[in-house]
Amino acid sequence: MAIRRILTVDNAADLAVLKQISTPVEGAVTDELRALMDDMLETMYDAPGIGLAAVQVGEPKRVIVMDLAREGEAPAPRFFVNPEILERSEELFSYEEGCLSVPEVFDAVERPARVRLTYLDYDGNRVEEEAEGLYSVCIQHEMDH
Ligand code: GNR
Ligand code: NI
Repeated sequence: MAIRRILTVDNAADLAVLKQISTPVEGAVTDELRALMDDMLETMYDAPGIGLAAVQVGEPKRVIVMDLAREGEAPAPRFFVNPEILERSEELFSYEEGCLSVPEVFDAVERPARVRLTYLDYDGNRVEEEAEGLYSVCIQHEMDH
C-alpha cells in the first residue's frame, strides 16, 4: 500500500484533473482496482479524512473509499465501485462540509437527507442499501467529485 498525493484546487494542473467527470469501472473488480482502493484508504487515513474519491488521487474513475468510525472505535472501511443513487428523500439535511481537495473551506451544504444507492463492494458483490445521517452526506459528497 502507498500514500498518494491528494490533488487540490489551488494547483492549476490538479484542478484540471479534479474537474474531470469520472468514468465507470468496466468489468469486474480486479486486484489492480483493489490495490487502488487500498492506496486510497491509506491516503484517506493519513490525511485524515472520512471519505475519498479516486479522482482526488488523480484517477478519474467511479471509486470511493470511506470510514465513518469515530476516534476510539474499530476501523470500518467501506469501498464503493460504480455507485448509483436510486432514490432520494424529499426531506433535506444541512451539514457543514469540508473537502481535502479544497483546503480551509467549510460551508453548509443542503442535500437529500436519505438516499437509496447501489454499488459494487471490495469483493465485487452488488449491494443495495439506504444511507442516512453522515453516511448519506458523505456518499453524496464523494459522488459529486
Ligand atoms: O474528510 C472529509 N470530511 C467531510 C466532512 C463533511 C462532509 C464531507 C466530508 S468528505 C471529506 C473528505 C473529502 O474531501 N472527500 O472527498
Ligand atoms: Ni471532497
